[in-house]
Amino acid sequence: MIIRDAQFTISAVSLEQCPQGHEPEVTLSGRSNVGKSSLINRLLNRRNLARTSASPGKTQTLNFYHINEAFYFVDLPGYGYAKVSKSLQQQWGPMIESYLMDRNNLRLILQLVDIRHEPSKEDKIMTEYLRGIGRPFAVVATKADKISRGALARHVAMLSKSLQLSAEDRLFATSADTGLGVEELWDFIEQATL
Ligand SMILES: Nc1nc2c(ncn2[C@@H]2O[C@H](COP(=O)(O)OP(=O)(O)O)[C@@H](O)[C@H]2O)c(=O)[nH]1
Ligand SMILES: [Mg+2]
Repeated sequence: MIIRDAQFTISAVSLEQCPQGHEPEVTLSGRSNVGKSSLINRLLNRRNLARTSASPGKTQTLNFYHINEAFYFVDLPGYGYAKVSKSLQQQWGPMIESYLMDRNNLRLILQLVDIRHEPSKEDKIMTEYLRGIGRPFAVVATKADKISRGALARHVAMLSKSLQLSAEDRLFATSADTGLGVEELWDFIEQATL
């Protein structure tokens, strides 16, 4: 994919605020700090387009990035962060749910999990939920540079088992730091957004 143009366009807090029109959207879901913003930056070859943060949990909006004036990446608010206020946690569910269920433009959901660890309860609930709504999704195991090449297959197998992935489900091991797995992921994204 040649990125001619990548622009942050809007932070939406409801479906009504999402961009008009029918351009395809690829969304990234995952707990705070899993590497959503970093992966967007790596996919787009932009250092700081999506804001990465050392103090996670702040982004409670759907952040839209317009690519080549043709499609969008959508950075979802991270879940499972203790410091968000109760009211924000209460807002999180309904907004994300209505986006994931009702947004016609949505073509692909990337569910991010940290390759190093057993998925959290929320990761499992989210993956189960995505399977349930029947929209195309893939699991992306982030921070693959943090484990040795030799351990990669073992961690991928652990995640597949724990998230109960089937043979048809796709899982990509990626690193926003080294770019590992990013080309493969792009091929998949392109197929999904065509
Ligand atoms: N080593 C390594 N660190 C990463 C990677 N992706 C994200 N990080 C770090 O993890 C932290 C959280 O990343 P961020 O993209 O802000 O996560 P988000 O909250 O899901 O958007 C930051 O300190 C990033 O630098 C990766 O692939 N490799
Ligand atoms: Mg982020």
